[in-house]
Amino acid sequence: MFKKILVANRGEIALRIQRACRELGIKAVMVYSEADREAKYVKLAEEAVCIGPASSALSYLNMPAIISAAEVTDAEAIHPGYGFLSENADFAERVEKSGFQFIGPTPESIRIMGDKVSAKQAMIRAGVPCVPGSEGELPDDPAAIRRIAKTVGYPVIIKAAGGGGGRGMRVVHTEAALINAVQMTKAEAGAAFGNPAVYMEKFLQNPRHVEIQIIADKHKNGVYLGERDCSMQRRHQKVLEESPAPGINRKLIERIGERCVAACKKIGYRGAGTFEFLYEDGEFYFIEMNTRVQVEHPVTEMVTGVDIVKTQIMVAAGEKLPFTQRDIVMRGHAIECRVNAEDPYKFTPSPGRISMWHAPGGPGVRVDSHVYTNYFVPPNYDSMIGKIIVHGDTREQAMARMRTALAETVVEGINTNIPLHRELMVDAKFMAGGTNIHYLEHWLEQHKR
Ligand code: MV4
Repeated sequence: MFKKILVANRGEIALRIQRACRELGIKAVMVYSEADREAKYVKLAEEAVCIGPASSALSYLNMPAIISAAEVTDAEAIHPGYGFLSENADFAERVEKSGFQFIGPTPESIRIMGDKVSAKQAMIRAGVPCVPGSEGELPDDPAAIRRIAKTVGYPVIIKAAGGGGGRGMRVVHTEAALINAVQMTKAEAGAAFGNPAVYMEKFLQNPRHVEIQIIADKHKNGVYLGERDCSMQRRHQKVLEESPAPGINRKLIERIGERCVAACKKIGYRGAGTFEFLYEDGEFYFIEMNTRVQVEHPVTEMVTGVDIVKTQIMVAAGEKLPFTQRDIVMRGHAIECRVNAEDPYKFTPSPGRISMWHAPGGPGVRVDSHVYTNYFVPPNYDSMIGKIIVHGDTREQAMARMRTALAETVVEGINTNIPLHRELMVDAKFMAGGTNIHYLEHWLEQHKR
């Protein structure tokens, strides 16, 4: 096992990784920008290195600064967390070339999944169900593009191979609009991602976003850790997540989960990963794979009892997975509310000093947050300041626990989205379960104030 790991991230996930290291008896080196000097995990750190000014480009995205910090502290491995450099294949490569273990998949796996066309082709070959569409990149010939769209059937969606997470896509409803839309998307993709390649899919009108968590070791063992429903989102930002996904046939989830694990074996995937699916009319359609630990990993930890971050570190160190698929039992229901420093209905960021922070507690309540009373939320980064996660025997109990937890939570000095969460937890449609990816945006439109 590693003796020392460098944590190349900030915020709640930096604290989460630091906690996993403590539990494993590993020393954690924290890196921080000048704006994050006061963060809790820096204060708690045995060792911390300033890697640059507030600007992410000069600190958390600064590869030489991070690798140098690992060198001077004698760390053996680097955990990238989520966001920042976590899905940057070049970073993973530079980490390994510098003699450190990257806590995540190989650079090759990251590269395959980063290109959405090659990711989809890998999944088709591995038997993971995908959204019907073009076989690979769209050709240049307009007549050929029109033929593909006719076969797929309108509406179609044009997506950039270099995109993902909602960037670089365009819905097309008619043949008249097709060629112009393809050209526009290609031009934008070339400018934004340095790759003009685009592909086409049937546009699903009212899907849910359901994702499967997997984890694999370096010895060809892999398991799926059930699913998460992440449909409650606004502008591709998830607001709350839950596991299991309400109302989906367990046998179907098992079949899809097994396909995901088989795909991991086929491509030699190792580490934690997430297969993102759209779920509509009882069917799963793969869209993208995330090659990192995700913000919403705690709901899976709560229902499976697996410590995903700890397991990521163990498998990166070359250990075998300490469990098999038969050991994985989903128990009860978990919900996570992301707490953001923002106006709850206008969504404008609300950085500043937190004059009072009181976290909730009690049975089945978990809070992953790096903030505290008198902490200053810097304006330079993502607005998420923490997550409230609850577990219950049933979805009803989890919702009741979340209502209590949200009622107990006190954040003063800045605005947060907690009032929105309080309303959603008593919303009849959310409570019934199974709302789709458009629900929150429609709800906000109707609850305008
Ligand atoms: C789609 C889709 C409908 N049909 N693909 C958006 C993010 C990216 N990961 C994929 N996205 C979508 N792909 C087809 N064929 C609808 C979306 C989509 C979406 C997906 C997941 C969560 C939220 C979303 C919000 C808008 C659109």
